[in-house]
Amino acid sequence: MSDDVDVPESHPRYESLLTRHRIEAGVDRGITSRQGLIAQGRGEAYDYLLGERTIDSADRAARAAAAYLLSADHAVVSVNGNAAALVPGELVELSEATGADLEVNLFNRTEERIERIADYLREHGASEVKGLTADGRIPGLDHERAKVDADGIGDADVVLVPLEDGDRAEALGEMGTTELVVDLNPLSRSAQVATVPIVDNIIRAIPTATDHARDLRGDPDAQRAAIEAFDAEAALTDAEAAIRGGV
Ligand code: PTJ
Repeated sequence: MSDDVDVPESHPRYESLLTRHRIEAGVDRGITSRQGLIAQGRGEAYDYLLGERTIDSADRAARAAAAYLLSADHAVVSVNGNAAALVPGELVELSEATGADLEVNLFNRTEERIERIADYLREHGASEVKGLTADGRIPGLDHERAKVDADGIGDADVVLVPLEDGDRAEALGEMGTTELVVDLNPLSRSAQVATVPIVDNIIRAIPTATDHARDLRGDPDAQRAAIEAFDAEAALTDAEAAIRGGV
């Protein structure tokens, strides 16, 4: 990871400080909501307890997620204000490696922030960004946070939702969508309802999933094997044990 922030690479918490800087810069740019600062702090605490590393079960989850994205009829990677600030180029690479659409989809939705995030993703190489039409809805949710593109998340059979609010994760799951979640908290409702919970920091999880996608591309047998080898419940138990200091 590199950025234009003045943090010495020798600092023991270099990655963490850089991540904070990116979220701060996201707020300044009008991409990330102020609540995003709080969400980041929560995630950081879990990452600290996990040892700021990708545990084996999270690596298997990223592989299964890549396999689901590759074998979907219509896969969508949902992008919120935190994800856009932290891994814009990496999300574009994942969508290119898997053929998934990118859709800006916000919990605290404003048209201005949607447009800024779409522009930011285009600056990082995205050719098409969905989320601006918002002509569909997630059933069972009220208000602005229910809005999606009818030909995007509204039509998808597989959706990757990083750092999602639990309520929306549950409602998306009830649409019958296969839900892939990135969340550092294995106890969060989003992680608990996901078909594939990736308990890892998004700054590591997205590049890891892209590496697996490049490896699995064009090999349906290997994709099936990655999906079959993954056990969501066992992965959550393993992550909880790692946080408690067991693994
Ligand atoms: O941009 P918007 O309006 O869509 O809002 C985005 C946030 C993240 C603010 C919104 O969805 C929200 O409030 O989410 P929550 O309910 O705070 O949940 C965020 C989850 O992501 C928490 O369980 C955190 O532990 C987790 N998390 C935070 N930072 C990271 C993370 N997981 C992985 N990597 C991170 N860097």
